[in-house]
Amino acid sequence: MKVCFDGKLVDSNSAKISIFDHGLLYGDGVFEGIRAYNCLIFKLKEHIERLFASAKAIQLEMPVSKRKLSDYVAATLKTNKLKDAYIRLVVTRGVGDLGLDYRKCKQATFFIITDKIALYPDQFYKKGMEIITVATRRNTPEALNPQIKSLNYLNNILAKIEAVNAGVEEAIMLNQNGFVTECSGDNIFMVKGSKLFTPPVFMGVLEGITRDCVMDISLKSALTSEEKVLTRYDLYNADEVFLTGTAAEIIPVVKIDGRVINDGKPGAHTAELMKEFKKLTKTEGVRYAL
Ligand code: PXG
Repeated sequence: MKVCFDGKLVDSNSAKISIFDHGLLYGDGVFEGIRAYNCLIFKLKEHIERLFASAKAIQLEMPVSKRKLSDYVAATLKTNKLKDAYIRLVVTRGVGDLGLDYRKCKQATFFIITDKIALYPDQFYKKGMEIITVATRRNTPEALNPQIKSLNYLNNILAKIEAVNAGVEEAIMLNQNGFVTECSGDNIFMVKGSKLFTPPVFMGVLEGITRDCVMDISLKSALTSEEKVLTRYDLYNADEVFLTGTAAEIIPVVKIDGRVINDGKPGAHTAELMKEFKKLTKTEGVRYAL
C-alpha cells in the first residue's frame, strides 16, 4: 500500500511522522475523511474546501494548492488500484520544538492515506441503531469551534468512550445549554410530519458534507428541511431519526436513551433518503481511471 507523503508516493511502512510534529504533540492540524465509490471521488471539491477553511481558521498555511491536492488524491487511489475507498487527508503544523510556539514549525506536513472502507454492520442500516446522550458536552464554538475539523478529536473520543461503555456505538452530545448538537462522528437529523430538522451550525456542530447533501436531496422530495434548535424531547418524540457522515452515510436510529423512536423501525423518509443518497454516490464525483 502506498501513501502520499508531502507530495511523494511512498510505501506506507516508510511514511513516518516526527515525534516533534505538532500534529502529534498538540493535535495541531486539520483533516478530512472522503470516500470514493466506483472510481468517483464523492464531493471532493467540498472536502478540499472544508480542509482549507479549517486550515485558515487555525492560521495554518497550506503547503499545497487545492488543485495539486485533488490530483494527489486521485494519484494515490490509482497507485493502490482502489475503486472504492476511504480517503484520509491530514495536514499538521509540522516539526517544531517542545513548546506551543507554532512559529517554530517552518513547514506543514501533509499526507493522504487511501484504504478499503471499514463498513458499519449491515444490521445498523436494516434495523436501525440505538444511541444514547452522554455527559460529555460538545466543544463550545467560543473555545474550539466544531466547524474546524481539527486533529484534536478528544472531545468526540470522550463521548464515544461513554457510548461504548454503555453498550452502544454512538453518542449524542449536547451543547453547554443542553441543546442537541451532533454525535461523535456524525450529524443528527429528525423527521416530524413532512419536515426534516437538524441542529443549526451555531449550536456547535461540524457542517457535515453528508448533512448538506441530505438537505439538498430533501429539496427534491416531499420533505422540507430546516435547521432548528432541538432538545432531547424533540428527538424522543420524532417520527424518524437518522445520522449522517462520510463513513456512515445515512444510518437510521430507532432508540435513544431507552426511548423507542416511533414504532422502533427505520422510517420511510429515511429509507427514501438512503436510496437517493446511494444514487448520488453512483453518479456524482470526480472520476479517476485505474
Ligand atoms: N460530525 C463530526 C464530529 C464528524 O467528525 C461528521 C459530523 C459528518 O461529516 P461529513 O462531512 O463526513 O458528512 C463528522 C465526520 C470515521 C469517520 O471513520 C468520521 C467522519 C468522517 C469520516 C470518517 O469514523 N466524521
